[in-house]
Amino acid sequence: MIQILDSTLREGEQTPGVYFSPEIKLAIAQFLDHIGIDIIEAGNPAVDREIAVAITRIANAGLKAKIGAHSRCRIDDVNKALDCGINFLGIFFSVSQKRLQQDYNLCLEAAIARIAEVITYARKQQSDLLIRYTPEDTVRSPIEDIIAAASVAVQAGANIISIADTTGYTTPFHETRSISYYVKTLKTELAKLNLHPKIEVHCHNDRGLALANALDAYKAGADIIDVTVMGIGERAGIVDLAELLINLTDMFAEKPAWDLTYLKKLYDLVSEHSHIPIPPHHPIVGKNAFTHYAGVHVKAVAKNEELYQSLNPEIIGIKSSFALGMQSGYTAIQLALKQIGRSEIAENQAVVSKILHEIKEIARRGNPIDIEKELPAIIERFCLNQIINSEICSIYSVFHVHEVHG
Ligand code: HCA
Ligand code: CU
Repeated sequence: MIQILDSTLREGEQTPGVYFSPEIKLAIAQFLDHIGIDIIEAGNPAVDREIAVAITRIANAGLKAKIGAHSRCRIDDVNKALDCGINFLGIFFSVSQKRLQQDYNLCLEAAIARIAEVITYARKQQSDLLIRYTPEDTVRSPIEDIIAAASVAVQAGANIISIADTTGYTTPFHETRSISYYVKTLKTELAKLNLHPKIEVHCHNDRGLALANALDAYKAGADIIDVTVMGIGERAGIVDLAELLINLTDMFAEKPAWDLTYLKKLYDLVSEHSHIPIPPHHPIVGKNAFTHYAGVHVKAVAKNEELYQSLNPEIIGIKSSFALGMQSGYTAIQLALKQIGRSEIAENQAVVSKILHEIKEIARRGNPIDIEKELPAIIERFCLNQIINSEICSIYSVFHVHEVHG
């Protein structure tokens, strides 16, 4: 069964301008736990003392998920991470040739020796710790160097090797420049050495392919996939949690015990505190994700939602809806009138047509129309301005009198 690692609190907080207080981090972690996320990467304690406090709080909150810290490949950083009471530790150190030469000034052998030393140390401190080693920028590193570093890491005590597409470089259709190539090759080559770590993937979205690459990795046998809420993270971010879960549930018939009804609340919380709005057309949790609009659509959906929907909104605990505007047709007005309790007006063709005309006029302002607030106002305006026939006004006054006296 595939496992999900959420890194909203680590990778997500690496979005420019984003800051989550320890209280909000705990609330986010609790939602992730309710959904059934397996691992929560809660931050890198070496970055700031407050991050260490937040990780410690989450690690002590009694959540089902494993709680992890991110750590550079240094003994002092590992100590800071272990002090937080975590049960998952992610150590990263690149073995890409450019990084070794231009940043670390190390040869491959020295880099691998350091990886072995730090992982051996972490393993000695905590025998039940889940340790992940990530050769950052995996997919722009020679595969043989990745195999060399990964095999040493596993022998030193790592349980998981993560393939990081740090710069969003891969594409699903390429023979070697794909994350699936790295998943398959690493699994096969490590198995030859009798090493069987779990394989994780971390896909960045620089080319808009993070989700496609994650699904490519899934098909190739990846065991763990990294995500964040709204896909936030460095630059263009990584895989979006809701998008991945919906695809795994729907397309691949993965049926773990994910409770997707918490997605909306989680996204609203993260959006509020990151100050990043959820795009209205965001799949699954966007305001318009299950809202139908054009006349042809609303007419069909009124008969059967599946005519314009391939996902059932009930999986996230909501119902579909419809919007009013320039694209609306007769059926939408009738539905809207029924929605606000004006079924009688909905049966009057002339009135419905006039309201439709008015709705189209209002739509020119370019803002969504609020059915509950604006439709009653439109009906009222008709009567006050006496621009509609007396029959309509009498319908209105019947309602009005009824409301006032009843
Ligand atoms: C980073 C880079 C990273 C690390 C991933 C990992 C990446 O440190 O910000 O440690 O598994 O994309 O390579 O997020
Ligand atoms: Cu990353």
